[in-house]
Amino acid sequence: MELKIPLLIIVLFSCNLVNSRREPSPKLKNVVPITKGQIFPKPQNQVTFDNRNILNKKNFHFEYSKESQVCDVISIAFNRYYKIIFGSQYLRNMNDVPSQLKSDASSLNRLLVNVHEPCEEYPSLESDESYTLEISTGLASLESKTLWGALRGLESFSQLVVELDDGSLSVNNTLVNDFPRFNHRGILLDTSRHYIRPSILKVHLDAMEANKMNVFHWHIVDDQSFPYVSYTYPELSKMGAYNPYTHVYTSQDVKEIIEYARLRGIRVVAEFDSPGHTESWGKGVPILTNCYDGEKPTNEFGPIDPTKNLTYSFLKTFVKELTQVFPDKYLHLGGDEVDFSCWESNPAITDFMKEKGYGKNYSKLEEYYMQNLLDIVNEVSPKTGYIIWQEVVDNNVVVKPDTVVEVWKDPWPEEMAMVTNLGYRALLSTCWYLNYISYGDDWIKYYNCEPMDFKGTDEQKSLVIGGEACMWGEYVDGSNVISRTWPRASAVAERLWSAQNVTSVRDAQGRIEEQRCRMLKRGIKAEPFNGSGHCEYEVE
Ligand code: CP6
Repeated sequence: MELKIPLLIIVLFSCNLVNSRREPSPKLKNVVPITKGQIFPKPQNQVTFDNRNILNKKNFHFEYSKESQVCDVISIAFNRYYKIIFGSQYLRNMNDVPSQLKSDASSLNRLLVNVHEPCEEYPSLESDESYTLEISTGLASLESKTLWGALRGLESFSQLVVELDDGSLSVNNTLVNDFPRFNHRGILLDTSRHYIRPSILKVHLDAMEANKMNVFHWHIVDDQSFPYVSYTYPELSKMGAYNPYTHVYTSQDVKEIIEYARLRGIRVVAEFDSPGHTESWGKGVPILTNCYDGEKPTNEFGPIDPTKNLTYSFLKTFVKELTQVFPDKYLHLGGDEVDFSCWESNPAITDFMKEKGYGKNYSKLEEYYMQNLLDIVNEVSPKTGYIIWQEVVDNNVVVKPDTVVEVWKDPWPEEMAMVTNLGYRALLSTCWYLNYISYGDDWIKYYNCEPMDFKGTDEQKSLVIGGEACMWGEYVDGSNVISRTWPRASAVAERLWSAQNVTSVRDAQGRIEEQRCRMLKRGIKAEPFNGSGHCEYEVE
C-alpha cells in the first residue's frame, strides 16, 4: 500500500517502454496498441520494471526450491510449460543459440518453485490458487501455498515471456501477487446434442488452463443422445448413443479426461440432468413416463416417471457408479425445464397425485422426485455435494443447505437475490450463454456482466461462488466448439478472476487480443472476436 505512488510511476514508465519497442504504424492508430507479455486474466497486483532477462532454451529449467513440496502435477507442468515457452512452431527458434546479451539484459537460467503445502490429488472448490511471482535480474521465483497456485503462476510466467524482434526470448523484471476473485470459474460443454471427441475436449482443457478457468461442467447426456458408457447399465449408451462404438465416452476416455483436467488444476463436474431432458435414457432403461392421448398410450415418452419403483432402484445403482467414476465432490443433478404435460396425461400418475393429495400441482411431483434423488445421493455417497439448476429452488423444493444453485434465467439479479436469501450458494450463467451468436463484439456484454450486481446483504454476496460460461451443443460439435467458445469465454474468465474494479473494456480488448494470439500459438484455434486486428504469426 505505501508503495502506491512509486508503483504507479513505474507502471506508467514501463508501459511507455513497451510501446516504444514496437512503434505502431500510422495505419493502426485507432486499434488498441498491442503490448506483449500481458498476463491474462489481469492479475490482482503487478509491477513491471524495465530490466530485461533473456531465456535460453539450452540452459533454462524449472526447479523446486529446497523447502518445496514435490508434486507430480507440478513436475509434469514443468515439462508442459517448457514446451509452451520454447517449443512453439511459430517461434523463430533463435533461442537455442546464446544470443549476444545487450547491456541492459541479463540471462535467466531457472525459475525456482516453492510449493508450501502438501500435494493434494484433486483440486476442489476450496483450493487456494494464489501465487507470488518474482522476476529480478537473473533470478526468478514462484511461491504458492498449494500446487494449484503454482500452476496458475507457471501460466503467468509463460505469458510474461515474449519473443523480441531479434528472435530472443525475454522477460522483464516483474513482481506479481495474484489470486482469483471467485473460486468457481466454469465452462459448460454439451456433448449430447452433438458428440465431441475426447481429443477436442482436451484442447478445450488446454484453453481453460491458459485462461485460468478451473471447472469443466460436462453436460454429458441429454434428450438427444447418451454417450456416457455406464458399467452398471451398459444399455444406456448401447441404445441411447448416436453410435455405441464411435460416439461414446468409454471408462477409459472419462478417466483420461479427468486426469488431463487434474493435471491442469481443473475440476470435472459431470451433469446428469433429470427428470427432464432424459429422452435418451429411456431407450436403455424403461423409467420414462408413457404419455397418453385420453385412454391410449401414444408411444411417446416424457420425463422420468417419479411414481415407479424401478426409477429409484435404477437411480441408486447409477448414482453410486457416478460418484465412483467422477472424483469431484460435486455432481450436477440438473432439474431444469421439466415439461408437465406428459405427466398430466398419464392415468397412473393422476392416481398417484390424488393419493398424495398434490391436486393439480405438478411442481409437487417434481419436488417428490428431486427429494428422492437427493436422498439417494446422500445415502449412496454422503460426501457428495450437488449443483442444481435454479428451477428446483423456484419450485420450492427444499435441498441440503450446502447445495449450489446455478442461475440461468432472467431476470438474474432477482434470482441471485432470491437464491442467496434462502442461504444457498449461487453460480451465475445467465449472461454468459455463449451458444447465442450474433454479428459484432458480443464479448463486451459478457465482460460487463457483474455477478455482484444484485440487491443483497454482504452475507448474500459472500454466497456467490462464481459463474459459468455455457456452450450448449445444438449448433456446436468438434468442428466449431473451440473457435466458438474461445476467446469469447476469455471475457468471462477475466470477469471471474480479476478484481471487481477491472472494468475497462479498452484495456481488456488489448489483453484478449494478445490472449487470442497466444492460444493460436498453442494450437487452440480461437476465432477473431474484435472486428479487426492481426497476430504476429498466422496459423495454417
Ligand atoms: N438443455 C438443457 C438446454 C438448455 C437448458 N438445459 C438451454 C436452454 C436455453 C438456452 C440454451 C440452453 N439446451 N438441459 C437450460 C439450462 Cl438459450
